[in-house]
Amino acid sequence: MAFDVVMPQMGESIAEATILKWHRKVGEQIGKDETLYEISTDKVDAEIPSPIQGVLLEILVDVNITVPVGSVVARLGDASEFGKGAATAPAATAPISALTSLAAPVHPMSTEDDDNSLEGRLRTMSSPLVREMAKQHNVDLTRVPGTGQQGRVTKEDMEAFLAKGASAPVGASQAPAPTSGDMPRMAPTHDPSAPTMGAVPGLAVPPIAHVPAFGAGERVKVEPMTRMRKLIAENMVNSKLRVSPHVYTVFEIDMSNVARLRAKHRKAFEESYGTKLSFMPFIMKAVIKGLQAFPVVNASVDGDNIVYKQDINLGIAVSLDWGLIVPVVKHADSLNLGGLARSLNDLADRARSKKLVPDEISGGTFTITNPGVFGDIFGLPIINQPQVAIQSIGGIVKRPVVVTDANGSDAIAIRQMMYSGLSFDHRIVDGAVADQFMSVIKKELETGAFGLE
Ligand code: CO6
Repeated sequence: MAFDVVMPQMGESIAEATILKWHRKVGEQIGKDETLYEISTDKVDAEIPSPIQGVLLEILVDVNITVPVGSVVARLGDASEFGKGAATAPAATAPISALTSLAAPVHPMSTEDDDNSLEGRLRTMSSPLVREMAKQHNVDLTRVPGTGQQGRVTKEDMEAFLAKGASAPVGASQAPAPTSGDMPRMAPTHDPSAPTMGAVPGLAVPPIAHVPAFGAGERVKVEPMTRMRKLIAENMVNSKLRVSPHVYTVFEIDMSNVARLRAKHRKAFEESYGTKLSFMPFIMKAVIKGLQAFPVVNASVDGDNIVYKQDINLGIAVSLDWGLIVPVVKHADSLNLGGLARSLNDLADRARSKKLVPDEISGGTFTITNPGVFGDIFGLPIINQPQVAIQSIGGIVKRPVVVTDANGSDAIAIRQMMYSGLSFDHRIVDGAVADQFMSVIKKELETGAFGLE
């Protein structure tokens, strides 16, 4: 019996995925749980293990092709069945090649497709993923040229449309089409008639001049962006230019207390928890204290509402050889130093071995990024939407600083110093709150015992 390999459901909001690589050729053996193929979704790249031991009888979906969750992508079976597979394939799962429409469902058209209402037409023109993208970017789908089957708008169509900065308010299809130089218009996310959304109401954004990437005769090498690169680029432009008015503050923090605690307890900690103790769990603990003291920094904006998140889910930026990803330590406020270290190290390890699932990179309420590992002084990062603040950790280095003793006498001492930057969204976080939030973190790092002594 041939075994159908099905595109897995990687998370509630994931409707489709793209095959990046097959790890076996047709006819080759594979063991259970060995990586069979790699996929990319809008949230995460992942390696998919083989569900059984056997021979790869057929590959039904080529590399770079996007199919809905639940599609049969390959067949596995015994070596004796090799060569018989294609005959058993039902029409609904015929091989999908690069010529097939990327976003069109593989299954036959449903009765929904006969619906002639606007919503019905939009449904037939696009996959759930494309509609979600349209919703997020306030794009009126009727204005996006569709190159898919029967004029469906594919994800690539949508990406190309967004890359041109060509979003438009939903329901504004009568408005003149934006020219290539137009900046996206500010528009509501949920209620088209509401005056505000994630974006700044009434703010006039100057158009971005299009500058050619290279001139005639210039020596260049052009390579297409990876899917992850495109997503990062899109998210950064969206956050900084369309949604959040960024403001920055930088604090100088003496990390000598943390460095001492770490050196003193490191060995026992690692024996007890079975994981390394870096600076990050201390920083996470201090950040949690700051977020508890100033809940607005752990909030999001939804139209005219401020949504205070009741859980503290810390996103931690993890650098990858092929980009950057932000896995989330969920319910971080319920974890002690050991729990934070374990969770962080596990997520970072699995991010680097492509073993994260989309749910592990969603739901963050605040993000910490530590470019200090690369030796920077401090950075001013871009807010990870829909959050309203992100903190950067600069390099921790020994510096001469003025210290004052209990008698008021000054001296110059060598201390482990760090600059930490906070980028915050001035729609709901004012400078005074941001600085008080950072003061809580500074105090905790400089004087806290972190449950270690
Ligand atoms: N200063 C000095 N030394 C550090 C620092 C800082 N800030 N952070 C870590 N380290 C040390 C750490 O103590 C380890 O050394 P040992 O003491 O010898 O063990 C070593 O560097 C390696 O740390 P590791 O990466 O293993 O663990 P850590 O828990 O500190 O960090 C991580 C985990 C996932 C956050 C980190 O590995 C990482 O990926 N950081 C980069 C994140 C990133 O790329 N962010 C985007 C950068 S761009 O934000 C940006 C604002 C702009 C500039």
